[in-house]
Amino acid sequence: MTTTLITVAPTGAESRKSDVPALPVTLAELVTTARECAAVGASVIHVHLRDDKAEPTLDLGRLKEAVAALRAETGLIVQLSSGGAVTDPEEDRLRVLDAEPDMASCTMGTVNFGDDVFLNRWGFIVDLHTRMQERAIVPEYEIFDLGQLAALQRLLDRHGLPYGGHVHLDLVMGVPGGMPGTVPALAACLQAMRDLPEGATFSATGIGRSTLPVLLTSLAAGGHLRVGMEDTITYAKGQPVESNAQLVARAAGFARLAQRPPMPVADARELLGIRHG
Ligand code: KMH
Ligand code: ZN
Repeated sequence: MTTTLITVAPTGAESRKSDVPALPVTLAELVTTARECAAVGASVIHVHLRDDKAEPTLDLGRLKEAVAALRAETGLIVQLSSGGAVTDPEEDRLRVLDAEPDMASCTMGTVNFGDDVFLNRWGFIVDLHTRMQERAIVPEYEIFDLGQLAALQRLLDRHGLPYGGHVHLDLVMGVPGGMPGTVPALAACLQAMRDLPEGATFSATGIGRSTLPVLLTSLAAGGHLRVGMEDTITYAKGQPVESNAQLVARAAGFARLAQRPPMPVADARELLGIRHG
C-alpha cells in the first residue's frame, strides 16, 4: 500500500498571535504542537519562528535552539523556512542553513503575495540550492505558480540534483498573486511535472478556503499533503482552527479513506534522502 507524506506548517510568518491565539509562537508551544502532530500522522515540520513579541524572526540562535529541541523531543524531519517573512533580506534567509536542519524550503521564483512581493531572484535561488547541496540539506522546492516548475527544471539542469538525489516539491496554491487552489491548476502542474526527474514527488497545500479542494485533489492525483496554521486558520465556516493537530488529524483521516495512510517518519526519511545522524 502506498502512503501519504504529511507535512505540518504550524506557524508561518503572516498571522498575528493577537488575531489567532492558538498559533504556536514560543519554543514550548512549537514543541508541544510538533509532538501532537507527530502523534496523529505528520512526518515533516516546516518551521517559522517568532521572537519574544511573537513577530517573525530568522535569528540564528533561536533557529539552532528550535532544531535541537525538535530533534530531542520528536522524531519529525525538521524543515526550516528559508522564505521567512516578505521583509527578510536575502543574507538572513541564506543564514538559516547555518542552523543545519534536515531540510529547508527553496522557493522557485518571485510572486505577488497579497499586497506584498515575495522576492526570489534567480541568483538567490541558485545560491540556496548549491549551499544546500554542499551542506547535505534536502530542499523542498516551493512552487507558487506554474512557471516556477519550469524554473525548477532549469535549476536542476544547470546545477544538478539536490542532496540525496530525490526531488520533492510543494505546490503552494491559493496565495493571492499565485496560482489558484483549483483542480485545473493542480492538473496543469501535474502535466508540467512530467518533465522533472523520474521519481520526483510533490505535496500540495491550499491557502485559506482552498485547503480542502487542494487536499482532496492532491490525494486523488497521488500527491502528498501539507497542512497547518501557516496556511489555514479556519477549520470550517465560522469555526477557527483549534490546533495544528486538528488539521493534521483531518488530513490523516482523508488519507486513510483514500487507502493511503500517513507515511511513517522512517519511510519519509528514506524517500526524501535525509542524511543519517
Ligand atoms: N512567508 C512567506 C513569505 C517558505 O516558508 O519558504 C514565504 C513562505 C515560504 O512561507
Ligand atoms: Zn513557510
